[in-house]
Amino acid sequence: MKVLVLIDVQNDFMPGGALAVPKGDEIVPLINRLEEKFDLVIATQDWHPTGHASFASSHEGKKEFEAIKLDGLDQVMWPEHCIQNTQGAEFHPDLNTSRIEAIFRKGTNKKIDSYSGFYDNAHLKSTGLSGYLKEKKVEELYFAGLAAEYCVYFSIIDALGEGFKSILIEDATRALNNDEYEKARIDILRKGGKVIKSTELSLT
Ligand code: VGL
Ligand code: ZN
Repeated sequence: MKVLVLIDVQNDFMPGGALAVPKGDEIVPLINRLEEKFDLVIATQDWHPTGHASFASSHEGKKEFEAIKLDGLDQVMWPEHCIQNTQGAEFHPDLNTSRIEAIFRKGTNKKIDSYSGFYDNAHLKSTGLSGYLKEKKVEELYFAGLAAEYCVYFSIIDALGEGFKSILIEDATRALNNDEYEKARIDILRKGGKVIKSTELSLT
């Protein structure tokens, strides 16, 4: 069974949103078309409480996009984004959500950030996504969504670590920073993942 994993296709990551990914909205019509080609579609949602530790506003004197150490881990100081039950945390209004069978929320612990849909950044807590997929005997995951070098990249690295064949559909993602994405892309390939274009998708 081939599964499409949609990472954080949320308003705050779209142009005009709190943590806008340039051209992030361009992927939505493509994702809607891709959904029809998969047996199972699941999604993640960045879902932070107010005062989340990843927000610059939660730390005296820290600036947005500055990198700090938080409990020994590298942490970017983000603008406030994807706050639970706000419009910014909702999926893009044009995303077809009817085929999404399960949504895994992450970043819900105020003290720890979670880029990956599988684990928080310190690998302390699982979202249950790996167990869900393993119970369904899923072997192959196709990834799309935002942002390419953060939540999409870390989700793919964790997926590979969990033993899933992992394929990034490159035209169905956008990066905050294209140079950083290039490094992430190389690392995905080095760790055994694949990067394809949606036109190369052959689903049997
Ligand atoms: C993301 C930064 C902070 C993402 C989430 O979805 O890529 N990036 N939280
Ligand atoms: Zn976040």
